[in-house]
Amino acid sequence: MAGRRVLVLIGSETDLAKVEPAITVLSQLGVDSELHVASAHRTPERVVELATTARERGFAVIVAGAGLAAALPGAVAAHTTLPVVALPLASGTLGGLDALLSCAQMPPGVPVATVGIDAARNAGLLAAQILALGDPALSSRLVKARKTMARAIEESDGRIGGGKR
Ligand code: RP5
Repeated sequence: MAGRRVLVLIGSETDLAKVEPAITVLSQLGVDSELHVASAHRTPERVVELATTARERGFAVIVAGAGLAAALPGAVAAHTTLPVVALPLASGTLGGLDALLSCAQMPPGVPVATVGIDAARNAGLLAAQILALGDPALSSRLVKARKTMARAIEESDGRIGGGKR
């Protein structure tokens, strides 16, 4: 379906392994994504190009993952009104707290939806949930995924829950 795709951006190739769970869960849900490496600080013009052309290229949501000062999600959000899911990544001496605060503390008027540090799967799921607002089939797949998750917890309870420890 047109407009169902997610643009996934990372600030460096070193972020690739950490963002992959987002791409995987999107693919499991039948959502196409396209990945690009673009840095808010090192290739700022490319970031602007990707953000400003995203809508016309058929993307409906952008997931942006970065570590350290993590300006990428905010820089992208500054150039589009598409929803931006910020994925703060752990790297460097502060273990991702720097990236988390950078993503979460956006100035009024330019929001990003920030998931937890290295929470790439959640970033993908949140992007899918946004897309599902206009896609009943995707919405059903998300409901099914939640049921599968619930069953896994119930099975855990059946296996290790109850009794005295
Ligand atoms: C950020 O700086 C990137 O998103 C990455 O997480 C971090 C380190 O980048 P490299 O020095 O590994 O390229 O911009």
